[in-house]
Amino acid sequence: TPNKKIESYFSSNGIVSGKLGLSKDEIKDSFLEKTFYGLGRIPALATQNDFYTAMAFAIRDRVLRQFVRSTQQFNEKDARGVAYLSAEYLPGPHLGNNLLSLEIIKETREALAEVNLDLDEILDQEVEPGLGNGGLGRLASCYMDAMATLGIPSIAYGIRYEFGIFKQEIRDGWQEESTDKWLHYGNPWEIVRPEIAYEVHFGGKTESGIDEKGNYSVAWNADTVIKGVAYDTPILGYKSNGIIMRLWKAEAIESFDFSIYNSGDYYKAVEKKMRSENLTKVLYPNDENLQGKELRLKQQYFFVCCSLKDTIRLHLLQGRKLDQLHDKFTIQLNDTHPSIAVAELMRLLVDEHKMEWEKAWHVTRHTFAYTNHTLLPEALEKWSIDLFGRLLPRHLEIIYEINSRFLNELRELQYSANKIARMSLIEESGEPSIRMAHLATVGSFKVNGVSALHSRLLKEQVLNDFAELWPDKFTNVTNGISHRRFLVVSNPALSDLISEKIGRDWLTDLYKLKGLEAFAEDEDFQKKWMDIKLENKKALSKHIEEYAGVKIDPTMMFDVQVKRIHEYKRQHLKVLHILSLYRRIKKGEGERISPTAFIFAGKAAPGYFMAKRIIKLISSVADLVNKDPDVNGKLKVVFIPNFNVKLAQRIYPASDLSEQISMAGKEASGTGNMKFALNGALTVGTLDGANVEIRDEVGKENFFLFGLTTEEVQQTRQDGYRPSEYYEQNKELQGILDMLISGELSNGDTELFKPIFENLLQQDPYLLLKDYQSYIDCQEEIHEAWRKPKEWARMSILNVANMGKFSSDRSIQDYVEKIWNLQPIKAD
Ligand code: GL2
Repeated sequence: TPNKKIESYFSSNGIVSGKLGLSKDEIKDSFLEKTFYGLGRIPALATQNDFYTAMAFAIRDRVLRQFVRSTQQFNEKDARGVAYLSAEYLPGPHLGNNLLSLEIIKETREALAEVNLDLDEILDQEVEPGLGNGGLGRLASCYMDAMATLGIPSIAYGIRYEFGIFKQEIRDGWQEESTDKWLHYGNPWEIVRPEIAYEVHFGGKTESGIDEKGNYSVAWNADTVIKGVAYDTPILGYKSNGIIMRLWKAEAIESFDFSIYNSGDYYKAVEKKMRSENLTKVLYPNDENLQGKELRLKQQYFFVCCSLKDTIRLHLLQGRKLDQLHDKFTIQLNDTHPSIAVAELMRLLVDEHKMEWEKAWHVTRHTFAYTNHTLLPEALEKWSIDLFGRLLPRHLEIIYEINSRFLNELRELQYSANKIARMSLIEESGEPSIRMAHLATVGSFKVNGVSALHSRLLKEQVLNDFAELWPDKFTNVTNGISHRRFLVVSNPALSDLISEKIGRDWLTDLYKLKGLEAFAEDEDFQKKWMDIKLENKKALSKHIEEYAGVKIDPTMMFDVQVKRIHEYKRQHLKVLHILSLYRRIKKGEGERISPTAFIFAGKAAPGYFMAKRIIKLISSVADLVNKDPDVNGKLKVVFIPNFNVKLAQRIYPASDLSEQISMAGKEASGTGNMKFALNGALTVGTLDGANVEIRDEVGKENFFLFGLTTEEVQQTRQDGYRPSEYYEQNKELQGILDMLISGELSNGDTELFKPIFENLLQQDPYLLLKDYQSYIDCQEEIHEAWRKPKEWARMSILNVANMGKFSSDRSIQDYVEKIWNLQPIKAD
């Protein structure tokens, strides 16, 4: 029963109707109150971290108010909404973004200054939640920012990993990993909801029989039960709604080990408890590579089960019927990681809620939508039947049943046995396994790729048979990024300059940046533009000197490649380019080289041999180049350790050249490419992923293109590619590759980089040698362009002016129109 007194207090005293922001004095009062009453700190002992925490609590109050308000409005309107299921999120630091959303950055800075504190130092205290590997996790967080801003009734579900993506250190040129203790100092943004908790079952057996009503039914007698508890983090949109990121933490259920307690074996009981809690201990640090580990499947099922039970609870709470679930919710699957949801929803509807199969299947297929994020075969999730059946016996039966009905449909369409085997949810060749992408596709009403090219390749190749069967099911939503985080918050000087010229409407309508085109030729504006870039480069240089020990002249061209280390992304192609410049300088032929700092950052999966070797190679090249007196500071190479959102926010604003050089057909979209261009870097790139659309938007004369197209890549393969031919014919390339095994880079060790050398000469799966010359030629063009600063500034401005399409607001708008079919409700 609702408490009317509290409700009326809530709406009458301004909590509901009050203004969004705070005045300087209110911020100061609230901050001081949280410092002393919230944390119980005496002034003499308070640390910078205490001040950060107090500020976070002060701001969280306001953020929560927006959340409560939004939720009330969604409920009143009985709105149709989205549940976003993602195994990964990379929200980045919350405080700065929340200050922007409340439009109180300036007031907060002033309030802190009055008590002799510096906002930037306080912001720097925040440890970010590294609950994802890379682009996919960050995309989910950009989408939350946009969903909140646009007023999409939504909730985002995921896993509260106790240890996020590992911390990377570089020691003697090698990557070393240590655990990411992001919760060490506490987490002021989250609220635990012990009463929102669900049981999740694993293992055991199923038993079929006839229930009390005489119906056929199946019981799943699991042998393990774990509890998932909700931890909520409010995400505030810009001057708008608050939505919740609800992350599940695994705990032991209380009654769970009674028998052991009673038998007096306390330690055994505790051990069981610890085992339960292991489930959400750590994020698997593999980007785009399935390892097939049991714990990973457990994590996936665990969070899916809790999230679906919670979605159903929210649905029923509104007094709705379960067979209308699809009318009120779309459940968006962020890649195949949560795709077990298709079987779990069927289990919940059929076994627990006693819905008949056909009806349940109708609801299921109209509830889910699936986003595919990769075409890489090693990333397409498959689970061995054996492992799956041991962990989730009931789900295996359900998947068999879905498959058998689906294959019958195909037989009725007279499909060949071959084609049916290709489309089956079960792969029979080799170790029998479940194809999760097929399960997601069959169980969803829409399937989308993440860039125009990727969505086309998805339809033409990986899911071709399905696209022929259900052409309307397939669509594209090109990725987008939060321009508020990646420009307004992280590059305030450039944002202010932009706003001075075109006003501030671009904060909610990025297409408004188009207005900058009118100033692209304005020399005064160009100068201001490039001065800001220089200041940002100075700030990054300071960071680099501190964390990588390399001094960089900020007037050099900053040529940057930051992203996960992966062979398909071709960091080693960049290395070949650097070595080509080095050799030219050594031969006295370096006059057309513009002074350049090559900046790398990114993590390698701990078990990925080649990626780790590539990091060592970069460090070795850095040692050689940075110390050689003949180079005389004309080239600098640096690997900045521990790339994360926070570091990214420093790097993009300071970059001149953005390296997007993956082999065409491999990078589904890329989102770093958008963040660089939004901050005025020019792109050198292949026709891969969203590069294609970026080039279309900014104009081909403002983009440095090189390399094979996807079709040419395929043709090259068909024709029988022999990389050694390129080695033999291109003497410069030969000289560079020989350096890898000469010992020159490795104190005489000729073995260290042999695996890279041999891989390139014998297989070269990502066609570095084939694309090499085109890349080198393109770089010459770039170095020439850099020598014409006004030209460069003009291109830089035009890039920013044409980034409108790449806001995550546009992407979410596309999801709303093409997939979700719902009405936004903005908090007023
Ligand atoms: C990725 C793609 O590799 C990347 O190109 C894309 O931009 C993001 C977001 O759609 O998704 N797929 C994937 O598995 N990871 C990605 O970053 N980890």
